[in-house]
Amino acid sequence: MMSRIAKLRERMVQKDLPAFLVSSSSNRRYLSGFTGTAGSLLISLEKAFLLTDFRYVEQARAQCPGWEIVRVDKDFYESLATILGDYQIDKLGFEVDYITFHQYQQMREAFKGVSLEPLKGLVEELRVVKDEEEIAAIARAVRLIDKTFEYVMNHIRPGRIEREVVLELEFFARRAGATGMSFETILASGERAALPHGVASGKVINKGDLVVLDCGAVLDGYCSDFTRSLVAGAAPAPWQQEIYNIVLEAQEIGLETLRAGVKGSEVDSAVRNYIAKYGYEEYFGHSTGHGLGIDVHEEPRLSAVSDRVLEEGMVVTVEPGIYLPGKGGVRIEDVAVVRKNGCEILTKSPKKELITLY
Ligand SMILES: [Mn+2]
Repeated sequence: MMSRIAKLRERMVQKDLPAFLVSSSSNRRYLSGFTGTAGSLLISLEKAFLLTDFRYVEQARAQCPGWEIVRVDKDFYESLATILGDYQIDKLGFEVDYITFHQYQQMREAFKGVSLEPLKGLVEELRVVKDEEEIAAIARAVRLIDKTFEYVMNHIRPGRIEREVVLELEFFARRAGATGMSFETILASGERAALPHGVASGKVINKGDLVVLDCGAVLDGYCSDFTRSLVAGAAPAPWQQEIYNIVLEAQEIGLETLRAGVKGSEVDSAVRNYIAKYGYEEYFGHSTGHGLGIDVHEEPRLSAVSDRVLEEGMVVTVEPGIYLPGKGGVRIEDVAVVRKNGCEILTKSPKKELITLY
């Protein structure tokens, strides 16, 4: 944790910033290890403060050795103003993405003689490349979702209601150790499978439906993200098999393209060009993938506009899809670690065949 603070301080020095206020809960956890749901960090070039309330003081002391824990009893900005005054800090960076306009007004009011510096992505940039400990945590979250998928396959069949299947899935995942789901589970069958983000509904799964299942589990603070597409109760129709084969091949091309030194946009175009060869480009309207870690959507993006050069230790999803309105859709998603000469695919669930579940 302390090496993360050291890296942040290097960037603060480059920006001539004597202090930085961290309001994002993900950034807070990344820098301090604190898992409570309320609190802010104030990091100066010499000191590191964690400001939280009565509910979390003991937990913060236990989880954050080396941090000065400040208990906020009344007004958060007044407590902060006191520290800024005590240490003669006259310039404070803050996270534009995590401060509301009202909070900004409160800071302007409370901090006399302190100039406020709006900043974007200062800590997020440190989080883009994962260390091996983080990669191991993501791999555990991926393994958990692989096991969950193996289990829930027994529940996806004609006659079951989408939401009930998701209940079984989440019950299993939680019992296996997940502290939560990465996002609201998507289970979309039949025509609904053409909705790229069709969260589970009250619809009954019918014989012959394509079923898209997209879910992720949070474990030790890190997310997994996973998608498989299946057919319920009948052998695949030719159109279903056709789009499945194209998406699978496109996804494998994406994974083959993924390596350090390649731009995010190059992975996206390799996948998109393959789908376009078969005339389905207008049915693949989202980007190819995204980074994941403490948040389920992080940098780097694998999209047409992503100029970022991929580096070893970045962790991304590769998840092309084809969605045919009124008919159904297919998406296949794995999580992979960018390595020097390729990638390491963490997801182990089968995908080679379009599986029918009876
Ligand atoms: Mn995803």
